[in-house]
Amino acid sequence: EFQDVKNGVGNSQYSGQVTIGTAGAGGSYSMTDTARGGHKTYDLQHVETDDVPGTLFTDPDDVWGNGTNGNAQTAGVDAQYGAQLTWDFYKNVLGRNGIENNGVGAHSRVHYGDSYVNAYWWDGCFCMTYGDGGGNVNPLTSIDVAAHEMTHGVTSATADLNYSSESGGLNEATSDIMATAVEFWANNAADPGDYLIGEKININGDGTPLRYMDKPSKDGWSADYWSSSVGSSDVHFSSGVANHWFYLASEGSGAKLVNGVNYNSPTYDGLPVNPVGRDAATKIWYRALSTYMTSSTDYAGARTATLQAAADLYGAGSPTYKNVANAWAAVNVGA
Ligand code: ASN
Ligand code: ZN
Ligand code: CA
Repeated sequence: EFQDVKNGVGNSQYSGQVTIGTAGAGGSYSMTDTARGGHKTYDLQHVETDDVPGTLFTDPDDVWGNGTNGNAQTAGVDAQYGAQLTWDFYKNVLGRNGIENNGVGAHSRVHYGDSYVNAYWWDGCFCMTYGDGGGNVNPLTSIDVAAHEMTHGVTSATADLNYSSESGGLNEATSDIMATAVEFWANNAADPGDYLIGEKININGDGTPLRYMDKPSKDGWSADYWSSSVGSSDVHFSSGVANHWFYLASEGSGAKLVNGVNYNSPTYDGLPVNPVGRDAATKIWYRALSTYMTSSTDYAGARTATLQAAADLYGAGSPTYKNVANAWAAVNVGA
């Protein structure tokens, strides 16, 4: 069946009024992003199962949501928009055509269960699923969370980092790194880029984010630096070492104000790190992930992979190469 590519008007919860990819004509539209591999967003209507896709969001006038979670379409708008930004970022910045680099879209499912405070990617459905939060916790559909989950699909399709020990931390960090890169790249006035993960969700109930990249230990759990025991932590805490590397490589050590947020990033050896910039750090990480890392890569291997990537992209004798190495030393990952 032929479906026109449309651009619907979405009233999101986190990103203001946005344009979302939809399909349809003549008073009947669906949340199907024909321009991005047919990525669709479904409403689970509070069932809590992985056995069904849910109901595809449809709408008679192609104007979606009302900016609050009281309207069921709103979470769908945020999810569709987050997937669209992530797709566009991979395509325009990194030259990747969708999660599997074959132009095929995935799908999103929102309103999973009741008061579910998480979101997840699952290879089995090639889809991501979002809870609504509950109480003071907001729906899990922010740009960074969407990009984090969709990036789990990219990691599965590339290095396929095992989701335990140090490789698991690298898998998680890859999702946080790309989530942050997407959020900055999106440049959305209502959700400007930052080095925080989940700052819109209020997951702790006190306004603090889920994770901090400048000093990961600010969450009370994550590792700032590599140690021989880091791989025995939960993967969402061992990720701190690479998240901290990404911050240092992007912005350098010490105090810095970025988009109105104050950061202060320490180093293991007390030596300063000069930044390569966020764009270079992102491209180096992606090339390392997609070219050199394997399912069993550990922190030492991630250092080698990013240095190979930096040499490929900027030259082995470049300041960028040297600063990437210094950023690893600053998180206690050495030669
Ligand atoms: N939100 C979590 C993540 O993407 C879900 C999980 O731990 N599986 O890492
Ligand atoms: Zn994750
Ligand atoms: Ca963020």
